[in-house]
Amino acid sequence: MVERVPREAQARAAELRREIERHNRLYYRDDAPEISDAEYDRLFHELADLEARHPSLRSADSPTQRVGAAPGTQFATVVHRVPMLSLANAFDDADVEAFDRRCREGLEVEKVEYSCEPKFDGLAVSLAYEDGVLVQGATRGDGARGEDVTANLRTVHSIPLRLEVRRAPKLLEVRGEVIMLRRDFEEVNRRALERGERTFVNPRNAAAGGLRQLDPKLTAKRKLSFFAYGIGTAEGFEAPATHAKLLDFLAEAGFPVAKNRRIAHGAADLLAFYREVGAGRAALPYDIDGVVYKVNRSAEQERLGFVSRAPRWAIAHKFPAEEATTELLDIGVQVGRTGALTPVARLKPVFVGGTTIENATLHNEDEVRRKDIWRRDTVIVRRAGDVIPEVAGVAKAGPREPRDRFEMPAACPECGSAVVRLEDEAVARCTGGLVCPAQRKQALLHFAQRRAMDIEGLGDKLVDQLVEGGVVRTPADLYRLGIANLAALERMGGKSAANLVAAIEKSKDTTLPRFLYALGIRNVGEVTARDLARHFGTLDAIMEASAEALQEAPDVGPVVAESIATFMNERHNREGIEQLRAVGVHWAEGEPARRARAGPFAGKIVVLTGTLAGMTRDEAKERIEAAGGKVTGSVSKKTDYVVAGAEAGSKLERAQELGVRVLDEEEFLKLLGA
Ligand code: D41
Repeated sequence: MVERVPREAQARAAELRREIERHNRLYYRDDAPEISDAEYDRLFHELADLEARHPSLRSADSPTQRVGAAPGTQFATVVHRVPMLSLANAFDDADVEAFDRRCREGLEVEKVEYSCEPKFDGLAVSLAYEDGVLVQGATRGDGARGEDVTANLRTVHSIPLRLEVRRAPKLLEVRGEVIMLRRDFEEVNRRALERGERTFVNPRNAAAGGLRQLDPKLTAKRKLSFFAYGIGTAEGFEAPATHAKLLDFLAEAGFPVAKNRRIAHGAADLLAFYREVGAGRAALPYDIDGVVYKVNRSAEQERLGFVSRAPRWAIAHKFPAEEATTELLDIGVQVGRTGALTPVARLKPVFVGGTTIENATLHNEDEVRRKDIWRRDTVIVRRAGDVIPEVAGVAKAGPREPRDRFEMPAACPECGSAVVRLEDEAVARCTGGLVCPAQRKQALLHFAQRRAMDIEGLGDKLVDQLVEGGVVRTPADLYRLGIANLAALERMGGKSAANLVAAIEKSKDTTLPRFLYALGIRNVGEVTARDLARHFGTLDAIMEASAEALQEAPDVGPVVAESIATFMNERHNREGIEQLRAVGVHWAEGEPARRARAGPFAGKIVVLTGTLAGMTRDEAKERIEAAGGKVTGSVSKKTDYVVAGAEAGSKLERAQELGVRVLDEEEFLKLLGA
């Protein structure tokens, strides 16, 4: 039976499709969105609803069909009607000059006009459009035949499902490269790490893996991108006279094309383009592995023709490899400014991407395990753009004796304090926050901050000088500085030295929240410091509290409690605190806040979500605390109640999942006795 679709519905669906695809182009091709994500979602859902009501509206070019297909079992073979040629490579200036000479001689001209573009480091694909609608997408394969990955390519938002042209050609194959943006690559790897899965060595591998997923929903999650660089079979299409015009046409038809492309005349221009693109490479949002030079005029391309399977009229000029293999001599550990311990590979020096590398990061212990890297292995070293070189993986295992295995040290190599790794964290940290030389500058700057001890005039230049000159090692040393020590420093006159000494002296008279915050305990911000001070009253009470007792304070969960207990358990830190008290840092101590032991919420843990009509979140919290309860931020099995106001979100869902009792506003007020 043919479905009857009201004309308004048809018209609205067509309009929505046009609008959504236009916003797709603005977002993915032009990087210039006009509407917010929420507005986009609204349009999208309106269309999806219309199509659900009238399934015959669901055409192949509808944006809703990007993730529609069901998983397949394998890919069908696609024979490329016009083979996808390969590109010859040039590795140095002489190769480029030879290419230019061959073109000049073949065409019998003095100077050849070229179109230059970056070479995207991805996977070549061919997209077939019939009457302007995307009907098939295939990988390059061996150039003669590839795999049908249409459903997967439909999930790539920068690929238009319909050509933006006035008169659509009967058939047009658009060719280009599928890539993954660096930021999407990082996201994919971050998610893989979280789930304990293997990470990808580079964006190209991640893109290749994404394109070959049997379930298009998994491809969609990879967020692939596309750039067009040419065409294949065409029927009912008058090809532009030059490559540059062809790219302009493709851009108008809705495809992203390289922005940094240029017309060049002769070899010198080509080499200038190569150097410019090479210099700007690190700043690009994607990886490129070289540039491509193409004879610009189509008529001249035809005259030059091709040899074996590569055109004579084009060449790829490759950048030096950014990956190399070398021997991993040792694995050391570096302590960062925040106390993070990073395993570092000591390498047999190797030339990668233009420089010699001797050290490369191994990120963290989990990465070392996941990539299964041991001392004396032969490893792959990678340098991408301006990022720190990293060990991407093992090329060949070494002898792998027990001593070759990496273990995170139990004590900090800089200060000997205990090293801990908190649950939920990938990073191991030195706990000697106050005393560790690696963390000294950072710790002192934090200590002196306005919202901490508020030592006016103690900025980073001064801290650098004080620490590097060995004058100050711990915060307590600041209070032992005299005008004479200071006046000896660069750019420090007698007057400023006197001012600084006065500011340091003044900071001795402080408050417990400021002092606590100044200690730089991980996860203890100003608010937590204030809550801790209020709850415990004295520093000694906090120093003696167990992780469990610490969680009694408002908003202190297991992670924060663990950070505080770890910090206070470290002997070096306790000594640091004693020294500060000994040099005269002081504050007025208070009584611990008395938590109501009786009341309707006595001993109960409550989570607030959504908006209450009758009170603010802070008021609700205060009333729960006054009634003996404790308010925490996230729902867990330990939660007794979730108070759900209007527009409650994921916390409410979580409560329902865990079977936690949910109170609406009325029930909440009733329980409070209001
Ligand atoms: O960016 C690229 N990776 C790129 C690849 C490009 N910009 N242009 C290319 N042009 C061609 C010809 C000249 C043969 C049409 C290519 C490729 N081919 C190519 N990609 C993979 C194999 C060949």
